[in-house]
Amino acid sequence: MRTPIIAGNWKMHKTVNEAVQYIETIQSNQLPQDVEAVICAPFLTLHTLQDKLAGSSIGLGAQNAHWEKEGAYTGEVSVHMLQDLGVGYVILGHSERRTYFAETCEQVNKKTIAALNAGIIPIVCVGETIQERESGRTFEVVSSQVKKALKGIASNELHKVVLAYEPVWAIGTGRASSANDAEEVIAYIRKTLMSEFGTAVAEQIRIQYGGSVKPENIATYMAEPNIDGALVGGAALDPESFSGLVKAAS
Ligand code: G2H
Repeated sequence: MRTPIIAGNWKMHKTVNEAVQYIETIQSNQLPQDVEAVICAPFLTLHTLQDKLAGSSIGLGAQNAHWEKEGAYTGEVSVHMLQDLGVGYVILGHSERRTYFAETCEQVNKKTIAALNAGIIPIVCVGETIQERESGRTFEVVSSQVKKALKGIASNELHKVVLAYEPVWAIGTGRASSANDAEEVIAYIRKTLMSEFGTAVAEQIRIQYGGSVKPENIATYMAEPNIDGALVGGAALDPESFSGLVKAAS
């Protein structure tokens, strides 16, 4: 059995004070213990949130990291620095990073390996653009992104990876993929994992759906056999809404 995982991706939202208020609200909401709830916050809020969440079952994640331990990489934050802070998760290869910051599959692979080496759970995002979907290339694009991201990872580490299938056309648009369509692609991703890494590992890896998930539609995704949770942007910005998403996944 795979434990469901709901991750809120705040993107470039919230000051330290706003982040603290948010955490206090979700902590007063008694979240279910059978769902892994994770907040992926901006770098500047992580130190304060780590203190705030000490002893809590709510996980803390970053939204990006550099694979090198340290060095002349102006503006970057390393996986090692996140590890030092006690951050448990990191979103890697989000389509906004691939699109606006030219992040490549090779970089996502290096980041994923570095995160695992540091004991941080990578949430690796994949997904097709609308042009790729309309030209019938969804399966090819997504399976290629998965294979490249996971290349060279030790077989005893692979099960820790979380994948997030986020069709680019569904992100922040309100135009969510139907649960059936998302399940079809996610089942294909699991089939790809089976042929690359074997059935045992493929059945352990959790695969989220992301793209305009809301409290009103999350149950439809959670009802699908291969969908193990959600990566949520806009609807995770409000603490009551995030609590509702986690409760709905229980
Ligand atoms: C996709 C998602 C969060 P939203 O980026 O990763 O954002 O839920 O706003 O579509």
